[in-house]
Amino acid sequence: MSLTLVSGNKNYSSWSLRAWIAMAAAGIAFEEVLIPLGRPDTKERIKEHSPAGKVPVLIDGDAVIFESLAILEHLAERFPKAGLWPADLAARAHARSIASEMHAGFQPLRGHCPMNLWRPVERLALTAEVEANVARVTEIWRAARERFGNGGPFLFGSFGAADAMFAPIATRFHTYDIPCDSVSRAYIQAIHGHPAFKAWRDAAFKETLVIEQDEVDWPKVKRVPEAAV
Ligand SMILES: N[C@@H](CCC(=O)N[C@@H](CS)C(=O)NCC(=O)O)C(=O)O
Repeated sequence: MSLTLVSGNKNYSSWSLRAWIAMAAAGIAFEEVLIPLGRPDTKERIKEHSPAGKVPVLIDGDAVIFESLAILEHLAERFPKAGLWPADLAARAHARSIASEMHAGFQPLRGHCPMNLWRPVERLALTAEVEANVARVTEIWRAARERFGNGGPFLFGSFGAADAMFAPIATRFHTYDIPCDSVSRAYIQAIHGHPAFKAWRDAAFKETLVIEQDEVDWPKVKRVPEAAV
């Protein structure tokens, strides 16, 4: 049975990236329906697929799964060989804990530093609340890398669901040049170097729809040269 992922604009839709990169990195085949965000008919179009009215939405036969973390759990159940969660019990418990923490939190960081892949790297002044989020995120990354990350450059070695949850945060650190330690910097680079992330970002660069509230330099819309329209 074929899977369909309903998602938003690749430049801005951080929650969509989480589901998409997990599937792409695991080599799971799926069709894509892209609904542009921030338009008068956006909500109505999303609601044609999910009563929650938010993307991403995964359609798997009769199952309609919304909420990015639920999508990751569904994928892990449907594709056990993809290894989306670590095989080791303690590592898996830790991966689920930090993925849940990400899903439920970090609103100051997410609000102040919206995901915006085409914005050139430029430092943004942070508030105390955002700084506190930054400190906790980097603590999460360091702890996972140090305890579980021996087998590769990602949080639990190879790329998995926890990385999918943190990938959009890694892009925010990059875009807004958020100062961080060397372990976090290496992790951010690993995310940016992953072929699935590069494929998503290349597609984002081709988009044209601007969402004013996600452009921190508004009324300027700064785009890296490769994303110039
Ligand atoms: N908690 C949800 C958040 C989803 C979410 O906020 N998605 C945004 C796009 S990144 C959305 O659908 N916005 C459209 C709207 O609110 O009309 C998840 O984990 O999937």
